[in-house]
Amino acid sequence: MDGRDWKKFLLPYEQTIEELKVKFKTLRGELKSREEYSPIEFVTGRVKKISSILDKAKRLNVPVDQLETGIEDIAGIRIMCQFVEDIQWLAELIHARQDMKVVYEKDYIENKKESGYRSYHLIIEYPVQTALGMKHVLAEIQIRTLAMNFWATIEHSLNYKYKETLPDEVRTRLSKAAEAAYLLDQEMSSIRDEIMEAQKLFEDNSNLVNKVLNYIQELYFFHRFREAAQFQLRFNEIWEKDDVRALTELIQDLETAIVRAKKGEHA
Ligand code: 0O2
Ligand code: 0O2
Repeated sequence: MDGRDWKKFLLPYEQTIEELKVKFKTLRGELKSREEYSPIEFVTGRVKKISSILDKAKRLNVPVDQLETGIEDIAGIRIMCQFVEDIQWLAELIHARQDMKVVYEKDYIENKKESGYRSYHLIIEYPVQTALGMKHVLAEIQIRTLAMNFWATIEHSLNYKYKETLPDEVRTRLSKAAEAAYLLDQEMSSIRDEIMEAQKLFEDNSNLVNKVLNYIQELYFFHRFREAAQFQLRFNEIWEKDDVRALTELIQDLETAIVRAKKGEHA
Protein backbone atom coordinates (compact mmCIF):
# COMPACT_ATOMS: atom_id res chain seq x y z
CA MET A 1 0.00 0.00 0.00
CA ASP A 2 1.19 3.53 -0.71
CA GLY A 3 2.12 5.89 2.10
CA ARG A 4 -1.14 7.83 1.75
CA ASP A 5 -2.48 9.51 4.88
CA TRP A 6 -5.96 7.98 4.67
CA LYS A 7 -7.33 10.03 7.55
CA LYS A 8 -6.56 13.27 5.70
CA PHE A 9 -7.69 11.82 2.36
CA LEU A 10 -11.12 10.94 3.78
CA LEU A 11 -11.67 14.26 5.61
CA PRO A 12 -13.39 16.13 2.74
CA TYR A 13 -15.60 13.08 2.11
CA GLU A 14 -16.64 12.98 5.76
CA GLN A 15 -17.42 16.68 5.61
CA THR A 16 -19.43 16.14 2.41
CA ILE A 17 -21.54 13.45 4.08
CA GLU A 18 -22.19 15.57 7.16
CA GLU A 19 -23.19 18.60 5.04
CA LEU A 20 -25.36 16.64 2.60
CA LYS A 21 -27.20 14.86 5.42
CA VAL A 22 -28.01 18.19 7.06
CA LYS A 23 -29.09 19.67 3.70
CA PHE A 24 -31.44 16.83 2.78
CA LYS A 25 -32.88 16.56 6.28
CA THR A 26 -33.51 20.32 6.16
CA LEU A 27 -35.14 19.98 2.74
CA ARG A 28 -37.40 17.28 4.20
CA GLY A 29 -38.49 19.58 7.03
CA GLU A 30 -39.00 22.54 4.73
CA LEU A 31 -41.14 20.61 2.24
CA LYS A 32 -43.18 19.13 5.07
CA SER A 33 -44.07 22.55 6.39
CA ARG A 34 -44.53 24.20 2.98
CA GLU A 35 -46.38 21.44 1.09
CA GLU A 36 -47.45 19.13 3.90
CA TYR A 37 -45.66 16.30 2.13
CA SER A 38 -42.02 15.52 1.51
CA PRO A 39 -40.66 13.10 -1.08
CA ILE A 40 -37.93 12.36 1.49
CA GLU A 41 -38.80 9.79 4.16
CA PHE A 42 -35.33 9.53 5.69
CA VAL A 43 -31.69 10.09 4.82
CA THR A 44 -28.58 8.06 5.61
CA GLY A 45 -24.98 8.51 4.61
CA ARG A 46 -21.60 6.85 4.90
CA VAL A 47 -18.00 7.19 3.82
CA LYS A 48 -16.81 4.03 2.11
CA LYS A 49 -14.47 1.86 4.15
CA ILE A 50 -10.79 1.99 3.08
CA SER A 51 -10.79 -1.75 2.33
CA SER A 52 -13.88 -1.35 0.10
CA ILE A 53 -12.29 1.62 -1.71
CA LEU A 54 -9.21 -0.47 -2.45
CA ASP A 55 -11.27 -3.52 -3.51
CA LYS A 56 -13.29 -1.39 -5.90
CA ALA A 57 -10.16 0.34 -7.27
CA LYS A 58 -8.67 -3.05 -8.02
CA ARG A 59 -11.88 -4.30 -9.66
CA LEU A 60 -12.21 -1.17 -11.84
CA ASN A 61 -8.45 -0.88 -12.54
CA VAL A 62 -8.24 2.55 -10.95
CA PRO A 63 -4.66 3.57 -10.04
CA VAL A 64 -4.32 4.43 -6.34
CA ASP A 65 -3.35 8.03 -7.17
CA GLN A 66 -6.58 8.51 -9.13
CA LEU A 67 -9.13 7.42 -6.53
CA GLU A 68 -10.74 10.87 -6.37
CA THR A 69 -11.91 10.70 -9.97
CA GLY A 70 -11.99 6.93 -10.43
CA ILE A 71 -14.21 5.97 -7.48
CA GLU A 72 -17.39 7.98 -7.46
CA ASP A 73 -19.02 6.68 -4.31
CA ILE A 74 -16.38 7.27 -1.63
CA ALA A 75 -19.04 9.62 -0.23
CA GLY A 76 -22.49 8.04 -0.44
CA ILE A 77 -25.88 9.46 0.50
CA ARG A 78 -29.03 7.37 0.44
CA ILE A 79 -32.46 8.94 0.37
CA MET A 80 -35.55 6.85 1.02
CA CYS A 81 -38.95 7.79 -0.41
CA GLN A 82 -42.44 6.45 0.26
CA PHE A 83 -43.55 6.24 -3.38
CA VAL A 84 -41.85 5.58 -6.73
CA GLU A 85 -43.25 8.90 -8.02
CA ASP A 86 -41.30 10.76 -5.32
CA ILE A 87 -37.99 9.62 -6.83
CA GLN A 88 -38.21 11.69 -10.04
CA TRP A 89 -39.57 14.65 -8.10
CA LEU A 90 -36.58 14.50 -5.77
CA ALA A 91 -34.12 14.04 -8.66
CA GLU A 92 -35.53 17.22 -10.24
CA LEU A 93 -35.13 19.09 -6.94
CA ILE A 94 -31.49 17.99 -6.83
CA HIS A 95 -30.90 19.09 -10.44
CA ALA A 96 -32.30 22.53 -9.65
CA ARG A 97 -29.95 23.08 -6.68
CA GLN A 98 -27.04 25.45 -6.98
CA ASP A 99 -24.93 23.93 -4.22
CA MET A 100 -24.25 20.68 -6.09
CA LYS A 101 -23.83 19.70 -9.73
CA VAL A 102 -25.20 16.51 -11.23
CA VAL A 103 -22.45 14.88 -13.29
CA TYR A 104 -24.51 11.93 -14.53
CA GLU A 105 -27.30 9.57 -13.54
CA LYS A 106 -27.94 5.83 -13.51
CA ASP A 107 -31.54 4.76 -13.68
CA TYR A 108 -31.73 1.27 -12.21
CA ILE A 109 -35.49 1.65 -11.88
CA GLU A 110 -36.22 1.76 -15.63
CA ASN A 111 -33.29 -0.61 -16.15
CA LYS A 112 -33.17 -2.84 -13.10
CA LYS A 113 -29.97 -4.78 -12.50
CA GLU A 114 -29.74 -8.50 -13.16
CA SER A 115 -29.76 -9.13 -9.41
CA GLY A 116 -33.17 -7.42 -9.18
CA TYR A 117 -31.63 -4.24 -7.71
CA ARG A 118 -33.65 -1.06 -8.27
CA SER A 119 -32.62 2.49 -7.31
CA TYR A 120 -31.95 5.85 -8.94
CA HIS A 121 -28.32 6.98 -8.69
CA LEU A 122 -27.01 10.51 -9.18
CA ILE A 123 -23.30 11.18 -9.26
CA ILE A 124 -22.76 14.74 -8.11
CA GLU A 125 -19.87 17.11 -7.78
CA TYR A 126 -19.98 18.83 -4.42
CA PRO A 127 -17.83 21.80 -3.36
CA VAL A 128 -16.51 21.53 0.21
CA GLN A 129 -14.80 24.43 1.88
CA THR A 130 -11.77 22.96 3.65
CA ALA A 131 -9.07 24.67 5.69
CA LEU A 132 -6.90 24.48 2.57
CA GLY A 133 -9.49 26.04 0.28
CA MET A 134 -12.36 24.83 -1.87
CA LYS A 135 -12.31 21.19 -2.94
CA HIS A 136 -14.72 19.60 -5.40
CA VAL A 137 -15.50 16.00 -4.52
CA LEU A 138 -17.60 13.38 -6.23
CA ALA A 139 -20.45 11.81 -4.27
CA GLU A 140 -23.16 9.29 -5.07
CA ILE A 141 -26.79 9.90 -4.14
CA GLN A 142 -28.95 6.78 -4.20
CA ILE A 143 -32.68 7.43 -4.24
CA ARG A 144 -35.05 4.52 -3.59
CA THR A 145 -38.40 3.61 -2.11
CA LEU A 146 -38.74 1.91 1.28
CA ALA A 147 -39.52 -1.36 -0.53
CA MET A 148 -36.43 -1.06 -2.77
CA ASN A 149 -34.37 -0.32 0.34
CA PHE A 150 -35.77 -3.29 2.24
CA TRP A 151 -34.79 -5.61 -0.61
CA ALA A 152 -31.36 -4.04 -1.25
CA THR A 153 -30.40 -4.05 2.43
CA ILE A 154 -31.11 -7.75 2.86
CA GLU A 155 -29.66 -8.73 -0.53
CA HIS A 156 -26.51 -6.74 0.21
CA SER A 157 -25.99 -8.42 3.59
CA LEU A 158 -26.54 -11.90 2.13
CA ASN A 159 -24.19 -11.22 -0.76
CA TYR A 160 -21.63 -9.78 1.62
CA LYS A 161 -21.84 -12.82 3.85
CA TYR A 162 -21.85 -15.50 1.17
CA LYS A 163 -20.03 -13.67 -1.67
CA GLU A 164 -19.86 -15.92 -4.77
CA THR A 165 -21.09 -18.93 -2.82
CA LEU A 166 -24.68 -17.71 -2.74
CA PRO A 167 -26.61 -20.80 -3.89
CA ASP A 168 -28.48 -20.45 -7.20
CA GLU A 169 -31.72 -21.33 -5.45
CA VAL A 170 -31.27 -18.38 -3.06
CA ARG A 171 -30.44 -16.10 -5.97
CA THR A 172 -33.69 -17.11 -7.69
CA ARG A 173 -35.67 -16.48 -4.53
CA LEU A 174 -34.04 -13.06 -4.11
CA SER A 175 -35.00 -12.26 -7.66
CA LYS A 176 -38.62 -13.26 -6.89
CA ALA A 177 -38.51 -11.14 -3.73
CA ALA A 178 -37.38 -8.18 -5.89
CA GLU A 179 -40.45 -8.73 -8.07
CA ALA A 180 -42.63 -8.75 -4.92
CA ALA A 181 -41.05 -5.45 -3.81
CA TYR A 182 -41.79 -4.00 -7.26
CA LEU A 183 -45.44 -5.08 -7.02
CA LEU A 184 -45.67 -3.62 -3.52
CA ASP A 185 -44.45 -0.26 -4.85
CA GLN A 186 -47.02 -0.42 -7.65
CA GLU A 187 -49.83 -1.25 -5.25
CA MET A 188 -48.87 1.59 -2.90
CA SER A 189 -48.78 4.03 -5.84
CA SER A 190 -52.24 3.00 -7.00
CA ILE A 191 -53.63 3.35 -3.46
CA ARG A 192 -52.07 6.83 -3.32
CA ASP A 193 -53.63 7.76 -6.69
CA GLU A 194 -57.06 6.69 -5.43
CA ILE A 195 -56.69 8.70 -2.23
CA MET A 196 -55.58 11.76 -4.20
CA GLU A 197 -58.50 11.33 -6.62
CA ALA A 198 -60.94 11.12 -3.69
CA GLN A 199 -59.37 14.23 -2.14
CA LYS A 200 -59.69 16.10 -5.43
CA LEU A 201 -63.36 15.11 -5.77
CA PHE A 202 -63.96 16.33 -2.24
CA GLU A 203 -62.25 19.64 -3.03
CA ASP A 204 -64.15 20.07 -6.32
CA ASN A 205 -67.40 19.42 -4.52
CA SER A 206 -66.63 21.90 -1.78
CA ASN A 207 -65.71 24.52 -4.42
CA LEU A 208 -69.07 23.99 -6.12
CA VAL A 209 -70.92 24.38 -2.83
CA ASN A 210 -69.04 27.61 -2.13
CA LYS A 211 -70.00 28.91 -5.55
CA VAL A 212 -73.70 28.15 -4.99
CA LEU A 213 -73.76 29.86 -1.60
CA ASN A 214 -72.00 32.94 -2.97
CA TYR A 215 -74.42 33.19 -5.91
CA ILE A 216 -77.43 32.90 -3.59
CA GLN A 217 -76.03 35.68 -1.47
CA GLU A 218 -75.57 37.78 -4.61
CA LEU A 219 -79.24 37.31 -5.49
CA TYR A 220 -80.17 38.62 -2.04
CA PHE A 221 -77.93 41.59 -2.74
CA PHE A 222 -80.06 42.32 -5.86
CA HIS A 223 -83.22 41.98 -3.70
CA ARG A 224 -84.35 38.82 -5.51
CA PHE A 225 -85.52 37.35 -2.19
CA ARG A 226 -88.11 34.91 -3.54
CA GLU A 227 -85.77 33.58 -6.24
CA ALA A 228 -82.90 33.28 -3.76
CA ALA A 229 -85.10 31.33 -1.34
CA GLN A 230 -86.18 28.97 -4.14
CA PHE A 231 -82.56 28.34 -5.10
CA GLN A 232 -81.74 27.71 -1.43
CA LEU A 233 -84.50 25.07 -1.24
CA ARG A 234 -83.23 23.44 -4.44
CA PHE A 235 -79.71 23.43 -3.01
CA ASN A 236 -80.89 21.83 0.25
CA GLU A 237 -82.48 18.96 -1.70
CA ILE A 238 -79.37 18.42 -3.85
CA TRP A 239 -77.15 18.53 -0.77
CA GLU A 240 -79.22 15.75 0.82
CA LYS A 241 -78.76 13.57 -2.29
CA ASP A 242 -75.08 14.43 -2.82
CA ASP A 243 -75.75 14.88 -6.55
CA VAL A 244 -72.79 16.59 -8.31
CA ARG A 245 -74.51 16.83 -11.70
CA ALA A 246 -77.57 18.56 -10.18
CA LEU A 247 -75.19 20.90 -8.35
CA THR A 248 -73.54 21.88 -11.65
CA GLU A 249 -76.97 22.53 -13.22
CA LEU A 250 -77.96 24.61 -10.22
CA ILE A 251 -74.85 26.75 -10.73
CA GLN A 252 -75.72 27.31 -14.41
CA ASP A 253 -79.26 28.39 -13.45
CA LEU A 254 -77.90 30.67 -10.74
CA GLU A 255 -75.54 32.30 -13.24
CA THR A 256 -78.44 32.98 -15.61
CA ALA A 257 -80.50 34.41 -12.75
CA ILE A 258 -77.64 36.72 -11.73
CA VAL A 259 -77.18 38.01 -15.29
CA ARG A 260 -80.92 38.77 -15.38
CA ALA A 261 -80.81 40.45 -11.97
CA LYS A 262 -77.93 42.65 -13.09
CA LYS A 263 -79.94 43.76 -16.12
CA GLY A 264 -83.03 44.33 -13.96
CA GLU A 265 -85.00 41.66 -15.89
CA HIS A 266 -87.34 39.07 -14.35
CA ALA A 267 -87.73 35.39 -15.09
P1 0O2 B 1 -34.29 10.75 13.39
O1 0O2 B 1 -35.18 11.93 13.20
O2 0O2 B 1 -33.91 10.52 14.81
O3 0O2 B 1 -34.81 9.52 12.73
P2 0O2 B 1 -25.33 10.88 12.59
O4 0O2 B 1 -25.58 10.30 13.95
O5 0O2 B 1 -26.04 12.19 12.34
O6 0O2 B 1 -23.89 10.89 12.20
P3 0O2 B 1 -27.39 9.44 11.39
O7 0O2 B 1 -27.99 10.19 10.26
O8 0O2 B 1 -28.14 9.41 12.67
O9 0O2 B 1 -25.91 9.88 11.59
O10 0O2 B 1 -27.07 7.97 11.03
P4 0O2 B 1 -27.33 7.14 9.76
O11 0O2 B 1 -27.18 5.72 10.23
O12 0O2 B 1 -26.55 7.59 8.60
O13 0O2 B 1 -28.82 7.44 9.43
C1 0O2 B 1 -29.79 6.85 10.14
C2 0O2 B 1 -30.98 7.79 10.07
O14 0O2 B 1 -31.95 7.16 9.29
C3 0O2 B 1 -31.52 7.99 11.45
O15 0O2 B 1 -32.17 9.23 11.49
C4 0O2 B 1 -32.54 6.88 11.52
O16 0O2 B 1 -33.56 7.19 12.43
C5 0O2 B 1 -33.05 6.86 10.10
N1 0O2 B 1 -33.58 5.57 9.72
C6 0O2 B 1 -32.92 4.41 9.53
N2 0O2 B 1 -33.74 3.44 9.18
C7 0O2 B 1 -34.98 3.98 9.11
C8 0O2 B 1 -36.27 3.47 8.77
O17 0O2 B 1 -36.45 2.30 8.43
N3 0O2 B 1 -37.30 4.37 8.80
C9 0O2 B 1 -37.13 5.68 9.14
N4 0O2 B 1 -38.17 6.51 9.13
N5 0O2 B 1 -35.92 6.18 9.47
C10 0O2 B 1 -34.88 5.34 9.46
P5 0O2 B 1 -31.67 10.38 12.45
O18 0O2 B 1 -30.68 11.18 11.71
O19 0O2 B 1 -31.21 9.78 13.73
O20 0O2 B 1 -32.96 11.21 12.66
P1 0O2 C 1 -21.78 -0.19 -0.59
O1 0O2 C 1 -21.28 1.00 0.06
O2 0O2 C 1 -21.39 -1.43 0.14
O3 0O2 C 1 -23.22 -0.13 -0.90
P2 0O2 C 1 -20.08 -1.56 -9.63
O4 0O2 C 1 -21.48 -1.95 -10.01
O5 0O2 C 1 -19.84 -1.71 -8.15
O6 0O2 C 1 -19.10 -2.21 -10.48
P3 0O2 C 1 -20.64 1.23 -9.92
O7 0O2 C 1 -20.66 1.78 -11.30
O8 0O2 C 1 -20.22 2.17 -8.83
O9 0O2 C 1 -19.74 -0.07 -9.91
O10 0O2 C 1 -21.94 0.56 -9.55
P4 0O2 C 1 -23.41 1.01 -9.31
O11 0O2 C 1 -24.13 -0.26 -9.46
O12 0O2 C 1 -23.83 2.15 -10.13
O13 0O2 C 1 -23.42 1.54 -7.81
C1 0O2 C 1 -22.84 0.85 -6.82
C2 0O2 C 1 -23.71 0.86 -5.58
O14 0O2 C 1 -25.07 0.61 -5.91
C3 0O2 C 1 -23.31 -0.27 -4.69
O15 0O2 C 1 -22.31 0.16 -3.85
C4 0O2 C 1 -24.58 -0.57 -3.93
O16 0O2 C 1 -24.77 0.35 -2.89
C5 0O2 C 1 -25.61 -0.35 -4.99
N1 0O2 C 1 -25.88 -1.58 -5.74
C6 0O2 C 1 -25.61 -1.79 -7.04
N2 0O2 C 1 -26.01 -3.02 -7.42
C7 0O2 C 1 -26.54 -3.61 -6.33
C8 0O2 C 1 -27.15 -4.90 -6.09
O17 0O2 C 1 -27.28 -5.76 -6.96
N3 0O2 C 1 -27.59 -5.13 -4.83
C9 0O2 C 1 -27.48 -4.21 -3.84
N4 0O2 C 1 -27.94 -4.54 -2.63
N5 0O2 C 1 -26.91 -2.99 -4.03
C10 0O2 C 1 -26.45 -2.70 -5.26
P5 0O2 C 1 -21.19 -0.82 -3.32
O18 0O2 C 1 -19.96 -0.61 -4.09
O19 0O2 C 1 -21.73 -2.20 -3.24
O20 0O2 C 1 -20.92 -0.23 -1.91
